[in-house]
Amino acid sequence: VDSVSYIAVDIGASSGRLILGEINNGKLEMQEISRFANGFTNQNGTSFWDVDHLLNQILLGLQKAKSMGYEHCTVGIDTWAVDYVLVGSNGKRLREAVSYRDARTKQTIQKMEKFIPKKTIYEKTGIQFQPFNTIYQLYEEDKKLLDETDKILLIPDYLGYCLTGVAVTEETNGSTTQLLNIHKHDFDEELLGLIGVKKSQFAKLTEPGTILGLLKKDWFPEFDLPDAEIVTVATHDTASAVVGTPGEGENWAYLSSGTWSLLGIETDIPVVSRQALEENYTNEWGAFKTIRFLKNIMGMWLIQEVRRILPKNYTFPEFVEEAKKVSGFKQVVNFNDERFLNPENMVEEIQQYCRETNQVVPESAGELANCIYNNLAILYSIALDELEQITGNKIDRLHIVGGGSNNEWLNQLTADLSGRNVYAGPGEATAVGNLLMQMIATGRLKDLKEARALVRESIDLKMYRPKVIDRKTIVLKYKKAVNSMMAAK
Ligand code: ADP
Ligand code: LRH
Repeated sequence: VDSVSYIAVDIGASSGRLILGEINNGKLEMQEISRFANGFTNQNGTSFWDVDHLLNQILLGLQKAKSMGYEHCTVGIDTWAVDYVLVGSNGKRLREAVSYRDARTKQTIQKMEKFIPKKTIYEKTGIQFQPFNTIYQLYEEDKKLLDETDKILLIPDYLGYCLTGVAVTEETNGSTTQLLNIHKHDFDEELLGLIGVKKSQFAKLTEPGTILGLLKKDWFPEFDLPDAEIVTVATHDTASAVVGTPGEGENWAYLSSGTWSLLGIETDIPVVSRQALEENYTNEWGAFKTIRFLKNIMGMWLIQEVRRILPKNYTFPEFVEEAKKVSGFKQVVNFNDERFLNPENMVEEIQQYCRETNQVVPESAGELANCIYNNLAILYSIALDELEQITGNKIDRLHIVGGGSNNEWLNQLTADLSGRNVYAGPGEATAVGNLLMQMIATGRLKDLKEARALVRESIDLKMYRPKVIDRKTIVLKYKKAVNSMMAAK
């Protein structure tokens, strides 16, 4: 039995949780301590996260862990990527953190293209073009606030700083700023210059798997906290999810399925070819100097937003049940279109898209869910084929992890459409990866290989074999339809 407990703080865009992990009889055992909602709200036209709420929830969860008898622990924090907090020279937050879905960066990629070609940015950073990358957010930042800023801290780094007083820029998440030069393994001075930010405004670039500092219990007298050491894990949730994915050998891809669907491979060498740029693949930095070569697909955000808008409050399993009842593949929708990034009303946006493209308009919860899941499964299948083409590596199996891996119907559909074996689980791969990094950092586990073997020992993976269906026709129809829609635009 371990004398120290490991606690993962994993905060996704839709929810956060504290999960305790222990190794017992050669197996990783996990226990949920607490769970809380997350999301951004609109205030005077800007979308903000409530980071004070997140910090409070972390402290409440740690207090609960202590009340359950866990008095000594290490803690790792991961969250979604790209967003940041501006911290003044007095160490205080200068304002709420703006959400990456805020409209302020809608045109910024095009604006910056006047100063530097996209190809150059891509060759330097290897990072995909998303309007919300930190580089574009900082470009649009309030210049006065930026001048007053001592440190720009990404969300998990900020939370770690609040708990310990130690500021770092953890590099898996740091790479999503699109400000790191992948060849020099450091901030790119030219890119920083273009957005008017000084390198000294970022904290020291730090590898995951290092100790950040002790939890300053006396800063939070209103909480009864355990003794805790905060570990810098792979603080980008997707990086942690990939650490927690039990792939073995070569030829496997992962789909980290949560608010976003992140589909890709783990590799050692970045790919910045023309095709990789055209298809918008990214080379995010992973733990142990690996690269996450992956694509962002709009993901469960779509169904989360449909759920928010519909008057009846469906659960996610109910959406799946409703989707099963209607006949599939009625609409071809390019859900990666930016119009789905943050529409006011997702239901109307999907319906409007179908009207504009002369397709059957989905009305019921089942029709909407079916339309979303079918098109996501097609996008996954296309991405797997693209990955093979771009990297030249054969991919014969897909590991689906994250909350979305609980959707068995979609797992089967993904197997059928991609013609590949699908393995589902763990549903909490991000928390698993977070715990594993703490265990490696403190010497409890040797390395990534041993860590993944532990996951395989501990978790029952569900396997889905592809049924023989006419996948080529379905996928081809989708590609043709999307191409003609893009051409008509
Ligand atoms: P994030 O970390 O981005 O907040 P999660 O990994 O927690 O996201 O995944 C949440 C998503 O998982 C939900 O939006 C939902 O679509 C999906 N999900 C979770 N459980 C189920 C389930 N039982 N059936 C279908 N979908 C599910
Ligand atoms: C998933 C995620 C993803 C990023 C997005 C901003 O939660 O971190 O990897 O692209 O959020």
